[in-house]
Amino acid sequence: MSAGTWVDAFVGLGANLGNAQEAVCAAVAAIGALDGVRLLGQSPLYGSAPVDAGGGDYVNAVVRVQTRLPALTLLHALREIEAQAGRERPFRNAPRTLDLDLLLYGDQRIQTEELTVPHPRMAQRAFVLRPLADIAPGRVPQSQLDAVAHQSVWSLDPRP
Ligand code: PH2
Ligand code: MG
Ligand code: MG
Repeated sequence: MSAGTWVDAFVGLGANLGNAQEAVCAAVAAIGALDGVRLLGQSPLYGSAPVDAGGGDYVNAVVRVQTRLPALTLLHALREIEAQAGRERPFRNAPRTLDLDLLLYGDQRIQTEELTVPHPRMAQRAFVLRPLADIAPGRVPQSQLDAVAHQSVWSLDPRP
């Protein structure tokens, strides 16, 4: 990617430890404040039952950004925001104060030891597809939404 090229990317946010709603909202602001990242959109907040994981219900959301950071640099910046939110990794899919996943980076397919994009499990997860479809309907096939319609996801948006 040449310097100065801006790429559309999507980041999934999740938390189910501590004040999860506050952590997700603070993370949206922290992502938008990163050098080389512009916040373009934010989904509503959703509650969701844990998928392949224990612990309490999650707060989930997705943001759309434009970035001139390479994908791996963006990933490391997201990890830093997780760390600042007190993220610990005692075991796989452990309850967490904040999880930030790089879901999509332009139309690129990336497969390295550290990073796989599109996120390898996003198509099986309503807590990703529902908020992603809210802000980028063209990126979520209806067939994928239908396939996860049985998963428990609810809007936390206070508006009627
Ligand atoms: N994240 C996981 C595993 N399971 N379940 C819900 N509902 N929300 C998540 O963000 C989530 C999960 C691994 O990152
Ligand atoms: Mg995750
Ligand atoms: Mg993660």
